[in-house]
Amino acid sequence: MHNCQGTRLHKMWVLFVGFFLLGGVPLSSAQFQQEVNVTIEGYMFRTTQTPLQLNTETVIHIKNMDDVRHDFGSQMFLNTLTEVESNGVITYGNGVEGAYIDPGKEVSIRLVLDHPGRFQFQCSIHKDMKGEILLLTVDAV
Ligand SMILES: [Cu+2]
Repeated sequence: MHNCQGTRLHKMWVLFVGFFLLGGVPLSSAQFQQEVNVTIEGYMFRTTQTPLQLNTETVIHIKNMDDVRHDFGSQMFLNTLTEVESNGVITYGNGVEGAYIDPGKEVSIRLVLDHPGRFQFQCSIHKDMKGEILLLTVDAV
């Protein structure tokens, strides 16, 4: 009788621990980040992206291969908390307009997009430099 009770308690403890172990899985997949790579070369944006999901941390890496300074600006950052990492310095805010990228340098912009659409970006220095990131409604798996 007493022994049986002990086994049941032990089982409950295993379930309890198992719950936390399994509970960690969705948490770490929430930290999954999707990436967009943008290369600037010859005064043009070249974008490489996979299908993007909503409400998922998205990192846009922008590399400037030109020997002039460019800018990566977009309306998509305006009402979203956005983190910009440039030359080892991270700035974070709501209402970021964009980031300047010096020749040969790289900038990473991190944000979570919560509505689908075509998100246009441009260089404010060279007005005809434009590109877009496409965010489709893809149900989270
Ligand atoms: Cu430019």
